[in-house]
Amino acid sequence: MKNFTNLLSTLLLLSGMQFFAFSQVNAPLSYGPVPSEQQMQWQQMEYYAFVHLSVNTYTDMAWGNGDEDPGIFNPKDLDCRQWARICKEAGMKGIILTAKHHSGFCLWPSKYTEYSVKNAPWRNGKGDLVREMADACKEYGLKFGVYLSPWDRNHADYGKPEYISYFRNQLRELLTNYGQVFEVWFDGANGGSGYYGGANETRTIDRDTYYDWKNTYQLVRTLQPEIVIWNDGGDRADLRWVGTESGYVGETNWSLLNATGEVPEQMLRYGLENGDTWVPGEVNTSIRPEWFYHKKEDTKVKTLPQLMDIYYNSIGRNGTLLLNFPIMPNGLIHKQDEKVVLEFAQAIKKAFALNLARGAVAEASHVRGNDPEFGADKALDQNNETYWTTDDDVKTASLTMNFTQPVSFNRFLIQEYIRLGQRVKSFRVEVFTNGTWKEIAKETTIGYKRILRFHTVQATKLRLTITDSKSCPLISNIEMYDAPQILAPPSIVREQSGDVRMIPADFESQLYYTLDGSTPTIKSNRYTEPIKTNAGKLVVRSVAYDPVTKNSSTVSEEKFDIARRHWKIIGTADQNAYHVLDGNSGSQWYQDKNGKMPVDLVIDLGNVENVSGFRYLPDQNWWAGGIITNYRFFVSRDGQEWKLVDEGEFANIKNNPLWQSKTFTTVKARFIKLQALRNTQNDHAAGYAEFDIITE
Ligand code: FUL
Repeated sequence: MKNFTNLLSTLLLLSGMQFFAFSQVNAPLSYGPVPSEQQMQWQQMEYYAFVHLSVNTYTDMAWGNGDEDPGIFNPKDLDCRQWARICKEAGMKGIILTAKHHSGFCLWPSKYTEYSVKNAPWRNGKGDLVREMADACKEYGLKFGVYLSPWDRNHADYGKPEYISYFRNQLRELLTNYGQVFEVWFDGANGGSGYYGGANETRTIDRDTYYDWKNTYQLVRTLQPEIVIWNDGGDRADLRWVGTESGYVGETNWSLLNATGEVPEQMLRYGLENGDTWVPGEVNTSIRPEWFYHKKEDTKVKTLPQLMDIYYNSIGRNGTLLLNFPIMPNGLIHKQDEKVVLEFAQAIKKAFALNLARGAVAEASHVRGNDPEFGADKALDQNNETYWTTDDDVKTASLTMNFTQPVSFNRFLIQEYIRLGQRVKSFRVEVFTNGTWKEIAKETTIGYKRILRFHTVQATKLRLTITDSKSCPLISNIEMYDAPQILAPPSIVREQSGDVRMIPADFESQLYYTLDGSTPTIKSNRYTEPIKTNAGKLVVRSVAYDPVTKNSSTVSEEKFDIARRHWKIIGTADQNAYHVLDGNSGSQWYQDKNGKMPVDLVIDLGNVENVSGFRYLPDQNWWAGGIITNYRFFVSRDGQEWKLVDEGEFANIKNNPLWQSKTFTTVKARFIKLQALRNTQNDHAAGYAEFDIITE
């Protein structure tokens, strides 16, 4: 028996040695910065929600000033389980709650302030919204995150060192009493002015030093070791803002930045190829134009095609998607928001239902040490922990997929094994169709996940070529899909001449429209050229129709005020000024870049009109300057004597540079003047993409 055991162990040893002898090829070492386990877990979540609710939900403002009476906070039907159910059904993996927004009002009964739910009528002052949210997340299997605004427009000590202790005390409450928190959000906004315990003044702080982020981060990590920290100001955190709230990140998207030094906006968009720290991008955007609920936006909820674009431009570009629901004053998510987010979930499911790469046979130009463990099929095996790779010095390599039957597809999904670093600098996709190779995509970075969209192609082979990589490329996954077309409604603009133009979102559909407010169908007028209209107000509705599938898009609608045909911009000889009136949000005019604020936009309307408000759209470019934050608005009958009819701020315009509408008591005027008092970057530029008035 003893001999037999010896024989057995010798055999086992031999087979072990043999195995060892045939597996000489080592896995690649990591290259450059790599994600922490927390960042990895977070990246894999891909899609999660934001909810915004505070006192300013009840004042219809983008930001609270800090002096709102807690008595107005009464979300009578509040049900965090409704939010959690919707997010769960929408395929999201977590929810981040604005526990305290800039107003300073706390959604939990903080021990350190009276400005909280404990002095609100909601649940008779006994409520704790953070608790209800955390419980609902737990019940629905969602992760829970908190937004705690560093800027506090209520607190008397804001700007002084004492406030930092207050801020940290609150952090301690939130990160100790509510179970596991996956992400904490430190918004960088600091508009300056506020209530500040009654001081009603403007306070500025140094974003880099005031909050002593180093120690604040340390506290966070001690209390919640598995958390990721988001911060768009101060010291580099775990996650980065992508420089816009419109719902996209750059096509080139490195998950890297430098640990210290300024981060220009461009870097937020694209990351930094040779950055020394792993700081991946999170794409935050709202399902409506604004973050807080405004009834007037009930018709502005993002459409399915818009959400699909956002999906491809965030998750499809190596980012995560943080989609916000503004909570209504009654404490619920609006039914339209629910409807569209669930349609969105269905559309994603349909688009990615059948992975056509599955049956393919893959071969690669290079395989690391010719070891099957790193072979081409590892990119197709549905296992993200295995990958196709090459020897270390190979930076160009291709992988060909052969299909037994021709396949039709329009989406290509690819993932890098980022645990060992983000490496690929550029790649190309070609298909073999009708006997020749045809290039369908030439791209830059991949990262955790990249999804490409293109016109449907039919092919018997697909070739992926990594054209440049920092070190050997590691491709863990490739998928292909034939996603159904989702037609987007056309955009509608009215030029200064009064002509209405419609711009299709694609090149294949036909456009139909109405001018009487009725729903357009294929029996309505077909759009072929700009439509001449009279001077009056106008409601234009339009639809895109695909003659092949016979599908229609949703309907787009624009309401235009009186035509601007006779308007003259006065006080400047610069003809570019008329970009302000051309209906094209992509063109803009700047004045007095080097002059002195305030600068005025003065317009002669040509006739006396009943003016009851105005609308301002800042430059839409992501590098835009001259974004006006504070204004005065004047009117005049003769262009000589002016009357001030409105003044105020465009809150959150920097991050969310959308149309800003202001209304006031109707006045008769032929001349109007928009005076820029301040802009976002504190210089002397005033920029406009579009301007319009609102008439009674
Ligand atoms: C911005 C804030 O100012 C907005 O109100 C919102 O909270 C958004 C998520 O971040 O910077």
